[in-house]
Amino acid sequence: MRPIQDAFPLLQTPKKIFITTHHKPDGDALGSMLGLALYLRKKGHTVTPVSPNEVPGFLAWMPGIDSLMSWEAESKKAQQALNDADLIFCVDFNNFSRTKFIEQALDEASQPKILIDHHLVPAPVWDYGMSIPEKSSTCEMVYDFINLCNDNELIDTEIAECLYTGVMTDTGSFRFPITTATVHEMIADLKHKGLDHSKVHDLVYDSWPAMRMRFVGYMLLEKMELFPDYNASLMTLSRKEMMRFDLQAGDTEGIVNLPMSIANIQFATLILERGDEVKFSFRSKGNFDVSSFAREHFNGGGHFNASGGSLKMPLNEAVAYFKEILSDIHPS
Ligand SMILES: [Mn+2]
Repeated sequence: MRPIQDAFPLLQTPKKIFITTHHKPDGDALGSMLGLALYLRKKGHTVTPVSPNEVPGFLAWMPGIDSLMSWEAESKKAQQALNDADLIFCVDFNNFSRTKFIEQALDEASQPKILIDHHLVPAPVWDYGMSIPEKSSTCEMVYDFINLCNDNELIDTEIAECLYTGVMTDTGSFRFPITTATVHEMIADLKHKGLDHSKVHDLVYDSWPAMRMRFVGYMLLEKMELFPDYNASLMTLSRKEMMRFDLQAGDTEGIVNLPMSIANIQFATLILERGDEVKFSFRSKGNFDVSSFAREHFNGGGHFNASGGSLKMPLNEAVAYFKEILSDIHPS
């Protein structure tokens, strides 16, 4: 992969640009995609942002979301946009398989592909890009990209809201160790440009349906298992429970983090039943690398302290399998 600066000549004239991100997009995925789209439009490009599937309700307010297409819902139109594009940007993922429905189309696309991402171990499929696992978020990297293009003054309040959303959600509201001084300097710059950070925080975190709050209570009271010897916790969620609480896309976001607020818990796992497979989410504090853990045992990957995976097996077997592996490690 060549440095992203080598792609700058391609952006000198107006281009048709297709941007996409990972399946089940979160705040950083949508923030980086929409923030980049708004910026590239200001530079005269025609930009189509495409999400693999629907956007979770708590992110439906984001600037630029009206122009967003869902590949799952409008695959023909989205495929056409991809065919028509001169350039492809991929943000917040580093393996085509993470786009699920778009994987094959990206594989077959012959246009130059540009990556902006902070996950570990990128696949060797991009022509140009930035892959920096030390970065807090892809939104921080989109900010860096705009600055590399010498366009800091083009960042308006809409772009600032998009980028702030991703940095805020990926850093756990600026508390994870990856929150560097540079991150705070970036946010200060966004504030100078008119960002209303409280508004963004309210829209993302304080706009839950009442049922979702009850769901969190249920998970903590009924479903949280602690393993003090391993400084670990486990929560599981079946399809039946998801229906009981009428959970929508994105409603399980952040649940895995909750046990990390308990003293001495440094490793948290959430197992979700989905279709004929189970999804694993892992979070850790300190030097336990859940990215390798997910890669080795759970067909997944991600970041050093936040990762995920999936296996084709029933939920009860997944729980037994996880406990077996847990007994072989000691995270702290
Ligand atoms: Mn991210």
